[in-house]
Amino acid sequence: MTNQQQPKSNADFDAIVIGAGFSGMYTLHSLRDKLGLNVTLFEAGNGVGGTWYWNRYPGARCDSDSYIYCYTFDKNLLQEWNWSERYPEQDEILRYLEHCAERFELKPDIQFGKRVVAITFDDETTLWTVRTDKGDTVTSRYVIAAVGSLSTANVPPFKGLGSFKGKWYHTSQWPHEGVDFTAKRVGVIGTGATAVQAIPEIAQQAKHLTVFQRTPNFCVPARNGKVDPEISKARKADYNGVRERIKNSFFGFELNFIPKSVLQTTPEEREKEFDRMWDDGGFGFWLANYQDMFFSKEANDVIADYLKRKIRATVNDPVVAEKLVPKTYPYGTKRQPLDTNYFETFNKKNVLLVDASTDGPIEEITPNGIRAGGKEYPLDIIVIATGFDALTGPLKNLGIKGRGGKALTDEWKDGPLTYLGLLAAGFPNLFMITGPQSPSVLSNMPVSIEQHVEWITECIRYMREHKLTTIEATPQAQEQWVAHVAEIAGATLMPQANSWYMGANISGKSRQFLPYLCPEGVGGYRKKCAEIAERGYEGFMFDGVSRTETTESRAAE
Ligand code: NA7
Repeated sequence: MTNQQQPKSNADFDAIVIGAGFSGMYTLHSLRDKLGLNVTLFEAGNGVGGTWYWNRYPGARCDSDSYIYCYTFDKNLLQEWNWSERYPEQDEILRYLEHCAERFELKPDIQFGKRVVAITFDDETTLWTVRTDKGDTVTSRYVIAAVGSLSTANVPPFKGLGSFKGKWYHTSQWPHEGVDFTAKRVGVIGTGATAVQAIPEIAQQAKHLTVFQRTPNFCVPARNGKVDPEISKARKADYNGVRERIKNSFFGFELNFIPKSVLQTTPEEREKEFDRMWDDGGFGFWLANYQDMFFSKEANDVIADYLKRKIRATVNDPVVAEKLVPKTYPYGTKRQPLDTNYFETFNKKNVLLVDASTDGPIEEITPNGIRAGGKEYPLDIIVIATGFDALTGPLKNLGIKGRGGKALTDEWKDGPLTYLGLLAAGFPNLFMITGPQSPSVLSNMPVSIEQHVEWITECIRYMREHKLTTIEATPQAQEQWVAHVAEIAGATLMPQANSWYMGANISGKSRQFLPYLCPEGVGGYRKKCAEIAERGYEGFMFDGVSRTETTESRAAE
């Protein structure tokens, strides 16, 4: 279709945004206030915050440093907000996002308590129809899925869960009024980043805690604490610098790999470096270690050995310590949990570890507790900390039907198919923020979120200026991108773990590395996306024809 044949839009909205977390809120602000679009936002929850609205389990806090876990697009906002701790707690982040919603007057354009259940593309009008569980049916030119990467809870189909007489909670669907563990026998299923935060907190309150571990984790101390006002002042004075550094960094943090092989160091030299990173706490040990950590098993083993020694030195009972030492995957190939007294908690008298490989896996949930390895553990409360159907789950749940009625779930049955993780062939004008095959969860999320929102905003601006109606990936560009994402991951140790990065935590999910590990980091990915736009959106089609053809046909007219 040429521009002249472009249907006049009678859409209810120019853009519909789904989700009022970090990404959706900025998208709404950006499209409405920078481009002047008529935008509405549907949010399933009754408040803003996304991840930080839902994840209210004890100990829930961010694992990124607070001074960079925030929006950086507004200089005044950066100056006026003060974080109290190195890693903000869930309620502090939620207060921050509430503040942003007020500050940018977002709430009048957010429809709370409405879950999007179907999104259908109309080939004739080239508009999307969006339906919610509350009966809304509205049309829009653009849809922006700001649905989060870790927002579809994974509640494994444990046999007998419905028969349990006590209460059970998934960590990401936590009651707003909290849960009182006083005098209760509690079971926690899972030992991922969430459980590592929750277990020490629950152990302090519960009468007894049983932890059901399927795979042990390498943990590094968070070293949380109050933010030194002098450091905070210095950072505020240098926020332009901070912003540039994180935007052009590898993972969206002020962290860089040690530019040498760990195998080229003496034991004394590397021990000193490991101690430094361990004492600093946070993601440095994971994301700023020796540069061959993710590529060479031999190098990785040297680094992993340090963490294994730490576990053995912390946990008093050597049998329990051995259960807690990871042995089946390279260090860093599962998401790094940051801990505060996690391993120490297993020294407490009221804490029991039930390890799937040595004590036996969970067999069923009974009316009175959990049966694992032939033994029943009596419980009053079960905390299910089993994570998420990461990256693809939230998008597959939207009921998306693109060109010709093709369902996204069918197209993606063997894994996600995108170009740059931003758009997919056959799904015009449906933008994804920090979706699969983009750096997303491998980065400090707000950095990647801002990059995507700004790229999408400029893309829509471009389309409007050039009177272009639809944009989508070409099948060729998409195929190449999917292969590229897999090739890069295949050159690392990442595929060796049964991680949610690989889709391995969900039974039946196709196994592949879901995020994009850009060899030049998030800075390189940003540059790549910008260059593609500068070259007239290479690899994309406008109005069903590639950019080159559009230009040629316009010239011919
Ligand atoms: P994760 O990291 O996926 O951890 C989930 C945990 O639950 C992990 O220990 C799993 O073991 C365990 N799990 C999952 N399914 C089962 C079943 N069926 N039986 C027993 N144990 C199970 O989720 P989190 O919520 O901790 O963290 C997710 C991200 O949220 C986090 O990385 C941050 O980015 C924020 P497994 O290791 O798969 O054997």
